[in-house]
Amino acid sequence: MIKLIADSSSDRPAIAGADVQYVPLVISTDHEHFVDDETLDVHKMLAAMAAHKGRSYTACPSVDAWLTAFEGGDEIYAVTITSALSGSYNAAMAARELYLQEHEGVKIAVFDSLSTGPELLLILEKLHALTAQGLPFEQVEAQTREYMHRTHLLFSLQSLHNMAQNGRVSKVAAAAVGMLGIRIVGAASPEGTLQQLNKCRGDRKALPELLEHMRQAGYNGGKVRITHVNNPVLADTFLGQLKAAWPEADASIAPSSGLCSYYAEAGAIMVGFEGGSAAK
Ligand code: X90
Repeated sequence: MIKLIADSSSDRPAIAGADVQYVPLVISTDHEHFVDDETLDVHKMLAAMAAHKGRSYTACPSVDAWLTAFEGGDEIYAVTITSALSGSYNAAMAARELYLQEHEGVKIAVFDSLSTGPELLLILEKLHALTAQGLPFEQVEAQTREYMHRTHLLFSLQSLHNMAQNGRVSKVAAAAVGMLGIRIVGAASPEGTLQQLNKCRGDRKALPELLEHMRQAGYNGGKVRITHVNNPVLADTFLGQLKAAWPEADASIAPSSGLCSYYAEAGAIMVGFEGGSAAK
């Protein structure tokens, strides 16, 4: 059986015709655990986090959780959040070793997205398209790795508090964004870390910046996948501006699930897109 699997940093997208399995990350306070699976109420989680005064943190899927997801597969494709900020990729690779030892002849490709959120959706859609064509495992893997050089992630965030609290960006970077009305526009760097590109005052100013950075990364009317954290209006406005410039663009919007909502924080939008290969 062919299996497509991703961790929940992908926002657990529904992909038409595809049966993708999602392995959850977990978001926690000292009192509560929010498992990022289909039972999670993201609004409730965000409200609980906003009311919570103490620390909060996250955990990546265990080796066991990945192993369980692999069970029954003989051609397995697994996509993870960036290995520069999470242990998910290492856990999936460890599970791969164990599964290969126990099951002769199976094939497993683990893809380190060096990204998160909607860029994983693009990778999953590519995997689905290639496997649906019936291509051999090696070709699916090679073409997907090739495609990943052309996919990119940009985002606009209102707060880096949870990123800084968990050591995923420096406190200095986070403090600058904490001011009322300030947004950062950033990108997933080629190394899979958060790269700050600009600071803007207000949501609306961030949108033309995002479009400009897309152009610079070689965007020319290809696929765009947009996610937002409790900000459908901003996502729609962005889609409108994108369509004004590229009326034919294949673009869609979805809400972030637990992991991205926690780290990108309320108000954020994230944009995964097909660009040129130069920047990555
Ligand atoms: O293993 C874990 O506990 C998960 C840690 C994840 C930390 C990073 C999550 C980023 C989510 C925030 C804005 C975009 C940053 C993208 C950098 C590649 C989204």
